[in-house]
Amino acid sequence: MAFELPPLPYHKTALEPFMSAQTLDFHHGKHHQAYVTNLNALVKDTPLAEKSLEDVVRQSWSDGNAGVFNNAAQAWNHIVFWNCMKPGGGGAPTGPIAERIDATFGSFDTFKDAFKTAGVSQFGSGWAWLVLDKGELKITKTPNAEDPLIHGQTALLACDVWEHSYYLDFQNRRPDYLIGFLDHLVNWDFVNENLAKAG
Ligand code: MN3
Repeated sequence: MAFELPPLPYHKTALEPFMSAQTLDFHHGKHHQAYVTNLNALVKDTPLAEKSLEDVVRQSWSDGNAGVFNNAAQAWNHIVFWNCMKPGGGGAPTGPIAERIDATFGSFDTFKDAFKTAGVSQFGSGWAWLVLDKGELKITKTPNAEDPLIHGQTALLACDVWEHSYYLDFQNRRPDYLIGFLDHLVNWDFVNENLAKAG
């Protein structure tokens, strides 16, 4: 069974002006689709084709299979990322994650600054994450396709800081993209679901 590109969980204009329909056309329709297409071509007729996407990410990483890893991890990372956003999202969290953020970082504003700094300071392409690591909340950043799966962490929140995620809307202004993401796009319901699933 081939890996598939899931549809976006909202209309492609729904995140404007913080993420345009044009960005989503390219980012979901071209970039994310290409990772899925490449992955399917690479694992065709191999045992990896029968595994879950998460297992393919972890196994290709431990095997040093960079071609499969880069495409599988990017296929998975983007599924998380799309679900981390919703129209009218962002701002202060609600539910259990709000309490965990206050307990770990002191305040939501401190968390926001630290998450933004992680995204801005990732040199070149990569990701900013809020993860659960051995039961503790942590903000991390990863280069290229690397992600929490390969570090034994649970991804709670993901922000893509590859230029293709923001260049059409913000050009070189990655900090403004991250502020838009945090203030207007984050789907805290999804973050709470991830936290609940992690137990
Ligand atoms: Mn991307």
